Amino acid sequence: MGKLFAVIVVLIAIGSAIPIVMHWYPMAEDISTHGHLIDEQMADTMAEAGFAFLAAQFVLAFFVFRFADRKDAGKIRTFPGGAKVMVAAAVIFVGTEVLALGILGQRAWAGQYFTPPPADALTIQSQAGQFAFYFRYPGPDGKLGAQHPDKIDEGAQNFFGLDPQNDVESRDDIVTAELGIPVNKEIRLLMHSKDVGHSFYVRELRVQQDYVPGLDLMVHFTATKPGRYEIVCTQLCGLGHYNMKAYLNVMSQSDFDAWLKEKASQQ
Ligand SMILES: [Cu+2]
Repeated sequence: MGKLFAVIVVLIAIGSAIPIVMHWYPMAEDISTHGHLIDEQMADTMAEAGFAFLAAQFVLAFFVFRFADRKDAGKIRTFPGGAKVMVAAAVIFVGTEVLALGILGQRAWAGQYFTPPPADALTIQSQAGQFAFYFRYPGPDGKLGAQHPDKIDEGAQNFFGLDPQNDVESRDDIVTAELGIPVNKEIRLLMHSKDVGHSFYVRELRVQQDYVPGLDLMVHFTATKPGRYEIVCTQLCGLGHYNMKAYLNVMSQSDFDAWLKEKASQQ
């Protein structure tokens, strides 16, 4: 019985590794300048975790195979040095593994979070609220008008709480439900939540950043391929969470200019 169990453990371990080794479920296409760093990190993590997983299963199977059916199975023998040595070894082993992954990933992390976008990056604001995303472009003056939470009025389409009567800077702001951006241009996306926690996730961009209530956050990225991609909320934010999405529309610079002009005329 023990030997059969050992064989089943080995078969399940190998079977679960096959789809990953064979790349049966490949990553979505990468359309960002930084995405290859994320993909390398994912591959390293999968390789390291996968290797440790298989090694652990094989060692388990070996012990089951070797010792399960022994006549003197009732006799308990302790690990040399006791549990403390085992725990210390496990902490050092796992700690080294996690630290190594952190060191490997620091370039991708630093490029996103410790390096500001270039000065000529295009600034766009995004607001997440139950259960939609809205985006705001500063318009010809290059400035986003102030927000007044008390003026937020979904019925009047004032999603950001703007006061164009009194704020000159918000008069030319352009608000959209779709995130249109020019290709090969660095985007500085300012993020805030209107209510609870949400997330901005575009798998092709390799960007996933939470909106945290009360915090103004920023991500920056450059898309390298025109097309329409899904933006989905990946933080469970309420009953409508499953349906909370928007589209990222990557266009040539001239198409983007025309698109923004058209949106401006609809304000
Ligand atoms: Cu959400």
